[in-house]
Amino acid sequence: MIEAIETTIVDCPTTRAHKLSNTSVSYQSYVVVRVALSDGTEGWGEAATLGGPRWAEESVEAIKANIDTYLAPALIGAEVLSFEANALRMRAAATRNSAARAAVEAAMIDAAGHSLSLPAYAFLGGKVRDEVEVLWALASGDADQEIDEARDKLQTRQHRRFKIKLGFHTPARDMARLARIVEALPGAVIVVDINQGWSEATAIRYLPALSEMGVALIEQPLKPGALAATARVARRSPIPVMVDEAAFSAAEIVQNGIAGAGSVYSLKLVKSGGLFALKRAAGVANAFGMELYGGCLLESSIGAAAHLAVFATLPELEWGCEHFGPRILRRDLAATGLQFSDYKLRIPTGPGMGVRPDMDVLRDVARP
Ligand code: MUC
Ligand code: MG
Repeated sequence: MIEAIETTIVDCPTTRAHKLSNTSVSYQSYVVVRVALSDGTEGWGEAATLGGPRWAEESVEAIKANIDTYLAPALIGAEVLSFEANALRMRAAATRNSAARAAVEAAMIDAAGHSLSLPAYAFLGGKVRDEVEVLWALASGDADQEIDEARDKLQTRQHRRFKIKLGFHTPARDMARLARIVEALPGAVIVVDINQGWSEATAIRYLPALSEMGVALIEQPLKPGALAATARVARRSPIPVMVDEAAFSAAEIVQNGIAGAGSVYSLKLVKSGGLFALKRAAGVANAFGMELYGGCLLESSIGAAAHLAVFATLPELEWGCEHFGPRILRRDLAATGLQFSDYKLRIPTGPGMGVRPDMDVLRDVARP
């Protein structure tokens, strides 16, 4: 039985500034959720944000308030194993609030896993893979720094796929920066994420150059509402377009699928609102013929492990994942964090999510 649900806002410094078209962060803010069961076990979840309520509408302050005031009271006394009923209780208590609901569900599944000594993926259908390729994002905006950073990742066999953030300089400056990076990293797989920063005209103008450089994937070039325009870009693009911010709910994935606004979908807990819902989102995207990409919002090992529990069970995950978040934090939130080796992330096999928080770090980064 669920006895208590507690939340803490934490602010975690990053190793360098991470720039997107519409924000720049030098620390990552999360809401860490603890669920305590009547058998004495506990579970942990994490809701990630990026630059306050900018990447999505939820801020850590809103997430904490809505969990404390609405989601927790709806769940206290419930059976932890009633996953779908508990998800319905949360939906009834709070509309959207997908990052908040996902973090609470992750903590409940982690607690259930510890209670029954089962890994979280066992509740989600069991794992079909033991590791996932993990990409690194270059997002300082300074090509020299980005080339040095990428070369270090390649030489140490940490990462060989890179996401370059575009859309925060003029397109011409971004393209010149991208060209330098691509030239300096022969053989590396390059993905670009424009985070809604371009117009249809700009996208059309630069598609040939992106193609010539061998860019493998273009993520969210236009604004989420520009469905028809994105579909026109996708139709004339020789490079697959990935849907990220444009599709949170399953219904939005359907709209993008029908419009033909992309052929790859970025899976994120903050968009889907739970682990079971994330698995269903993968099925919906798949049914539209979209390939799958394991997206992130710079989660620590706690939030990344919750994603991996789902990714482990998906029949297809063509593009691997980008859960490099634990490596961009000065101090990860987990005591025994995720295992990275040879360009891959291992699926943790311990009970629950397979990672536990470092209580000293949690205390140090908790917002007073
Ligand atoms: C996004 O839009 O994909 C989180 C890390 C990163 O590099 O991009 C963001 C989110
Ligand atoms: Mg993105």
